[in-house]
Formats: sequence, C-alpha cells, structure tokens
Amino acid sequence: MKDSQARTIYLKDYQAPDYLVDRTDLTFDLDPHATLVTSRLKVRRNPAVARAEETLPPLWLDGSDLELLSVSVDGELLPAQRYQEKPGGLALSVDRAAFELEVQTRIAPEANTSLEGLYLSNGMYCTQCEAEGFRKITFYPDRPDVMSIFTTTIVAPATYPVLLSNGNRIDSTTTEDGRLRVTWEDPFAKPSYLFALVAGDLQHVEDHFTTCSGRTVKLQLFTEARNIGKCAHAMASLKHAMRWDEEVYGREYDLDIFMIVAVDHFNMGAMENKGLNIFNSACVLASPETATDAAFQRIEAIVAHEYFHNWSGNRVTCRDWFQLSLKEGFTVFRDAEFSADMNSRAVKRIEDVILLRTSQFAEDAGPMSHPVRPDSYMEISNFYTLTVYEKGAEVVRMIHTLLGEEAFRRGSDLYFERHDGCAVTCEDFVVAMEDANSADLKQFRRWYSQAGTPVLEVTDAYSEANGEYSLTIRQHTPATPGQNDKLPLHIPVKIGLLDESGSPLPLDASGREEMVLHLTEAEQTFTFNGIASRPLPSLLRGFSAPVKLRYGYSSAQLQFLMRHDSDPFNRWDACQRLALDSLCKLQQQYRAGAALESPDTLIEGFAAVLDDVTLDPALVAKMLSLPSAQELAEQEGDIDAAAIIAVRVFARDAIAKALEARFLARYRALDRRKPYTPAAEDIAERSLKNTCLTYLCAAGNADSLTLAKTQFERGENMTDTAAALAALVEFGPEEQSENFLETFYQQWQQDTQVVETWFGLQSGSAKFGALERVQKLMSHPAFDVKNPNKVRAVVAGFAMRNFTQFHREDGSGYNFLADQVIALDKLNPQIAARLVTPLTRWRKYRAEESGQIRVALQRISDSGKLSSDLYEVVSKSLGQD
Ligand code: 0A1
Ligand code: ZN
Repeated sequence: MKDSQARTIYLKDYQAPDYLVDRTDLTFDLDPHATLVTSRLKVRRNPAVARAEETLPPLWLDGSDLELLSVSVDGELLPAQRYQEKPGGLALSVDRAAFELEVQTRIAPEANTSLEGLYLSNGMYCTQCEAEGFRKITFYPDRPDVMSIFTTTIVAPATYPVLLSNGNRIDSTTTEDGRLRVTWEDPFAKPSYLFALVAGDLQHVEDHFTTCSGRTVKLQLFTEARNIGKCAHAMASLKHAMRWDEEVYGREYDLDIFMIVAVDHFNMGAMENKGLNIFNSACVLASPETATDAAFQRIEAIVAHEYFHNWSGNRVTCRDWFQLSLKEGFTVFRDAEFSADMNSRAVKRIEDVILLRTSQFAEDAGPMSHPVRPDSYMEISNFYTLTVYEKGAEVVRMIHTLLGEEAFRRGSDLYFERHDGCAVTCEDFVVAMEDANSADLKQFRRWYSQAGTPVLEVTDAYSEANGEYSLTIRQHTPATPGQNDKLPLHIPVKIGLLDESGSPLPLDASGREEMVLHLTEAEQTFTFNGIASRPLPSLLRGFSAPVKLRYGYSSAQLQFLMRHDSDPFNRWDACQRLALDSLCKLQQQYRAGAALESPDTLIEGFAAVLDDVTLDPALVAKMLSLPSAQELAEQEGDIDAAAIIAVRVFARDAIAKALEARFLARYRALDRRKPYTPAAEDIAERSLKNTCLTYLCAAGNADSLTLAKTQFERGENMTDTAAALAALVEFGPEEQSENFLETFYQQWQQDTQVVETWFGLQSGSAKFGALERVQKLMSHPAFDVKNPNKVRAVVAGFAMRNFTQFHREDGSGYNFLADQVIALDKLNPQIAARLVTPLTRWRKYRAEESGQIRVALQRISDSGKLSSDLYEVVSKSLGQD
C-alpha cells in the first residue's frame, strides 16, 4: 500500500514563510464542471526571514487537483521556464522582493466528492478550506501563518441568487449577459483556511444583535427553502453566545454582519470561516417536531463554538497545524462553559467526561496516540481528534482550575490583546497566562507534549491519636508510540472530605471544605490536621484532571458518596463506579462459566437514586444509565465482546424488573404533556421520563410496551417519539417493530435530519442492526454514499454503536467495515480514515477477535494505493510506520 506521497511533517522543522501576501483578490466564475478562478496576490518578501543581498528564494504555492491556465507577474505573463508544477504545488522563481502575482486556474466542483475546497451540495456551491482545502481552489501559500486581506468577486447565473463570501458586501451588479456579480471584502487579515464562498438558491432568516458598545450586527441564517422553519433555535443560540462572550470574556463581535449557512454535505460539524460560518445541516437545523433534545443542545453548543472562534481562532490564529489545540482546546473549553451556564452544569460535565473516558482515553491508548500538541503528522486531517479537542479543552480547564476564575480572565485578556491579528503557538497562550499572573506553569507545559492518560493511585492513612489524615497519590503515564519515558505532570486534584454523617469537613485553618491539591511529584503525600474521625475522601471532584483515578472504595462507601457528596459530578461518578464494579464482577462470572448473580448492591443504589426527588432529574437519568459497552471495553485489555454484551443486558434486565414499580411511578409523574421547549428543566424531565420508559420496556411487561406505543403515536415531540420508537424496536415483537419503523419513515421521509435519525436507530440496534439490515439500508433510496451524515448514521452507527453485531463471531462485521472503508477512500478520504477507527483497536481484544480485525485491516492495506489520510491510520495501526 506504500504511498510515495505520504511523508511525515515534523514540528521541529517549522520555518517562517519566505513570502507574505498582503492582499488576496479572488474572482470566481462559477460552473459545475469548469469554474474559473483568478487570483491576484500582493506578495512581498517576509522581512522576518530576509537577509541583506541575498538571492531571492523561489515562491512556493500549494496546489492540488488544479488545472493551471496562466501565471503573470506585475502584469506580464510568466514564461514557462520561470515556474514549475510539482506534486503538491507550484514553484516560481522570483526576481523582485515585492510584486503582484496573478494565477488563473480551472476546477470542477461537481466532481469534488472529498468535500474539501469548492464543491456542490444539493446544487449549492460551498467551500471547506480548513485545514488544507484552499489549495484545491487555487495555488496559494496555504498555511495559517500567511495572513492576508481578502476581496472576493463571485459571478454566477441568475439561478444562484445568493452569492456570499467573508466580510462585507461592497458591490452587486448584473452583467451584460444577465449573470450576477457580487463582491465581498473582509477587512480583517486572515489565513486561507478561513476563506469561504457560498452560492445557491437560498432563503434566509434575519435578526440583529446590539453589541456592548452599541453597534448593530446583522445576523442571517441561510438554508434551502424547505428548512426555513428550522432556524429559530440556532438564531437564539447565536444571540446567547454573543452576549455570553461579551460578559464572560469581554469579547465583542467585529464585523457588521454574521452569516451562517446550512449544507447537507459536510465532513465535520461546522466551520468558523470569518463572518460566514458553514454548518452541517444536522448541527444547525431543528424544530421540536423533528429534532431531539440532544440535537437542540448540540446545536446550541456548536453555534457557540463556531462563534467563539471569531476570537479564539480567527482574530488570534495558529502559527502552524501542530498548534491546532491552541484554537480548538480553548474554544471547546469556552463552549463547554457556555453550555454549562445555559443548562445543568453537572450534566454537561458528565457528558463531556463520558466522551473523554470512552473515546479519548481509547485514542490515548491506541496506535494513533499523540500529544495535545502533536509533534509529527502525515495528514493533518487525521489530527482533528478527541485528544486535540477534548483533552486540549481539559488542559485549558486545568489552567483555569490552577489559577482561578479571575486570574484566568486576566490571562485571556492579555492573550487576546498581545496576539490580536497574529498567528501564534500554544506556548504563547501559556506564557500569557503566566505573565498576567506571575504564575509558573513550567511543569504544567508537559500536558502539551506528553501523550497518554495518567493513572493516579491513591491510598490514605488516618491517625486518631493525632487527628491526622493523609492522602498519598502516585502518578504514572503508560508508554505510548514513540514516547516510552514519561515525566510526572502537574495535576490539579480537587478534593473534599466527608465525616460519618456525610457532612463536609474543614480542610485547614481557613475552614474551606474543598481544595485543589497540586500533584507534581511521582509520589506525594498531603496531610490534613484536626480531623476528629476517619473521613471518606471525595477525589478528583468535577473531574479536575483527565486521568484514571484508582482508590479502593467499597460498595458501601460508593453508596455513601452517591447520597452525600456535595459535588454532583462525584455523586454520579460514585454511581458509575458502583455499576462498573458490578458489571466487572458479572463478567468474571460469565467468563468462568458460572451462573450470573443478581447485582443487588447496584439495584439498591439505583433505588435510592430513584427515590430521591430532590435530585435534578437530568442527573438521576445519568446516574441510572449503565456504562456503555464501549466504556466497559475501555476498562481492561483482552476484551471479550460477548461477555460485555451478555452482562450488560443481564444487569439492565435485573434492574428493570426489580425497580419496575418505581420506574412506573416516576414515568407517570413526569409524563406531563406540556408544550415542548428546549429549556434545561424540560429537557431534564424528558430525559428521566424516557430512561424510565426504556427500563419499563426492558422489564418485558406488555403494559409498558403499550405506554411506549401511546407515546410514539402521540408524536408530541421528536425526543419522546424517538425514545418510544427505540424502546419498541428494542423490546417489542419483531413484526410490530417493523411496522413502527415503516410508519415513522412514511411520516418523515421528506425530512433529511429525521431520516438520518431513522437510519441511526436501525444501524445501532442489536436486534435490527444485523449486518443484513445495514446492507439493505445502504441500498435504500434515501441513502447517499457521498453524504457523510448518511455514512455516519448507517456505517459508523453500526461499527461504533452496535457492539453486538459488529463483533459477530464470524468476523463479518469487520469485513463489512473494511469493504466500506476501501470504497469510501476513493470518494472521501477524510471520512474513510475516520470510519476505520474501530478496526485500529485490534490489539485490545482477545486473540479470537483481534486476529480477525487484523486481517480486515491488512486487507485494506493490500487493497491498492490508499489516500494519505487512510494510509497514515492503517499503517500506524498495523505497526508499519
Ligand atoms: N474548525 C472546525 C472544524 C473543522 C475542521 C475541518 C473541517 O473540514 C475538514 C471542517 C471543520 C471546528 O472546530 O468547528
Ligand atoms: Zn473548533
């Protein structure tokens, strides 16, 4: 499979650009097969690298899949010997230190299925340039440290009445031949990855926002006409985000207009192009009838995330792609805090921690493991990872925890002020935090360069005679590819101590009941005095660091924490640990061929949680949710997929039967039938109600299925309808389930987002997601292999959420995925490289599974020339690179 183009790029080789581009003037003459792109650049030698009396180095312009038509310098056509087209770009010989360069290229958006550069989605032109998509539009120094002022002219037939780009619209005319011609100018210098263009027959909703200094900003959300009724939630979210960024970070929006466009074909969630955010339609469009609560909350978070990038990403950008977490880690931290302020803080934290523990920890322990600031890559698209985003956000959160709220704000103010308009590094961010506060984050910096998940082992001792309690914490980080020796990290460990009545104990003379321990050594002991009786520690409150913490809690102690801990996150965590302990015990019984014992301790714990009506219902729903199969798989090596599935189902059914009356009582109390709102309290109630419904149906009582059927038929909102349908599909008689699925499809077949939900429901179901069903779905008229949302719903839904069927004994699940990955690599390499992830974990499974998974991976490797995206993941997983 060797791909001659797949070369490794190293952070240590970074060099500043030889030339800068002060102005970029682009003209697009749009055509699906032959779009003409004319680029006029004001280029000059970068004074930071220029030496006196030197010969000028060649100008390198990145370019890929382009047809070069002409090159001129200062108005004169350049003879062919002055430039050379090479793989990946164009080298020009240069004879003056400043000049105007004009390059004409031709591209074919219609044929572009990679969804990078300029492409068509449902007949609408749109762009995606991060990270290296601009080079598919024209030859350009496509690197984030080249920042330029862009002017964009779009010429298109009148059938594309909406023509958009970054900044302000400065001109709009009709050409003699009846085409539209619109010019946009963005006054803020930006790198090419933030460029955007949209052209289509679109409708829009409009609103405005008055900034803290009194300026009016026009807000517009563009979509195809059929979706115009689904924009209100995103617009409201945008306004909340704009206000929040002013209040919490002092950041005001800078342009007079902010636009969002929804497109159906998109590789990721959304993109923060300056003044013109482009969104995956699933991450922006919602109505109560069509979107679940989870979708509403996701939209709020992503709209905010992209908006926040205007400062953390656009005004201050990354010097190079190794610094990606500079903008992503910080922005994810910002959007998480925003969501926490808008909804339940504890529940948001729990959701983020589940994602970290199931998926980021797995990444840290797998063949693609890398630090938050990677030091090498083959294909940067493969590094838009949970490590860069989520662990990166944890790193920023730890700085926040170590410095405190006010000091953190001083640091962020200095960072924005010092680096506005610049392309900088993670180091610059840390230095700003230090300088603003005279803080020392020297050792803390290791979080940026060291990969892997640290493990903390905690032991304690108590001396009644001295009233002294001590906690000893040992830290170690397992080796990761290319990094065998790890150094101790600076880890904030937030703790509290509980007395035997469950009340918090004062931790020192100041009387505080919670504190952050600074763990900096490989082993360190922290002592507390004046402790009258042996306390119970509440450790790593709020998940104050992305680590695995081990402390030998007994079941009784976990139940005690579940009831009394003043930290809601740790209450949930105690409940999870109790569930994990029970499930691990059951797995041992299963693997030993013994009879499975009823998980009575867990049932007792869940009963207490259900009975506590003072708890936030959303928190109760989270506490009652068993760890997923993926999370269980994360617990140990030598994974036995069948054992995991069997014990999870056994425990779920045992809980369902034992607590049936309680589930019914709470279901009835919560089934209020009030009009839908996406307010946090209402979402909380629906989440507990539907958790109860699922357990009720699992208990196997026919009356419960009737409840689900009634809820489904009432169809009051998509949250309740989809939850009822999922329960009917999972627990109802097969024939009836088919009918419910069909009824649902008939009702919603015109709605792209609902059809995606419908696909996902089937592919992720152990019962209906049998491989044959998934294959059938792929030939369904609504399936489109060129649409990543559809591929994610059907193929990734099967491989990542359908543990039972994916790990079928005959290996057919693995083979199916390999076939899909090979086929997709020809169309969309980014999606193929993501889709292969479940196969990369082969080393963690028992010999039976791991052998089969490895064969499937090897088959991909042997299938011919792979894209650089897929090549990197497959070769690293097989251990060849
Ligand atoms: N910067 C975007 C993520 C993004 C990255 C790459 C994309 O195309 C391949 C698209 C979006 C964000 O963080 O939201
Ligand atoms: Zn982002």
